[in-house]
Amino acid sequence: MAFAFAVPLAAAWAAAPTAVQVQVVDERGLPVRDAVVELTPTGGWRGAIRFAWKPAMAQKGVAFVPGTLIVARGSSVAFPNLDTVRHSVYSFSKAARFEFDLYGRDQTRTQNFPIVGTVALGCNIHDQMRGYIRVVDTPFAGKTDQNGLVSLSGLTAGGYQLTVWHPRARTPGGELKRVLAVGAGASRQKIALKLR
Ligand SMILES: [Cu+2]
Repeated sequence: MAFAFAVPLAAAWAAAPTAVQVQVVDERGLPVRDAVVELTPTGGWRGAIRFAWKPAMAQKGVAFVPGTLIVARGSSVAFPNLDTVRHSVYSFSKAARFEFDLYGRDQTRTQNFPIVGTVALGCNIHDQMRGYIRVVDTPFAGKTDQNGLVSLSGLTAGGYQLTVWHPRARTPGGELKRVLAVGAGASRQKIALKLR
């Protein structure tokens, strides 16, 4: 009798959402922080995409905060200036070309991002200011922490494209792509990036 129950249970587990933990390291095996890890289902994602964080890139302490932001394709991103000095924001990236003229404290600007890819941000006044927006087409995306780790959950078993991006990655577009088969149960992946 016990054997008869095994088949439906196994089928239920296979359909249950699972999680993939990815660790990104450099050539020496040291953790890489703020790498963006994306899992896109083969055949694309058609559902809604919501992230736990706000689609906002502030200017604070003469820096873009957060330095790397992930947003869903079609998102409008706010660029509030929280500094006492004025900033401009520009991007010459293929995924989005725009420029905001200088604006001051507690003012904000908004830009929509309809094209998937990387948007590199700068400020005309402060050359050291660098910021990045990854525009993605999947809800399964996140940034690595100080241990190089990110966990993506809610995945169903199947084929995915794993994309790892970092601004200093020595690959075309700073991206590394792999095909990944996600099975039932949690799994771990370790990705080594060559950094500049
Ligand atoms: Cu500035």
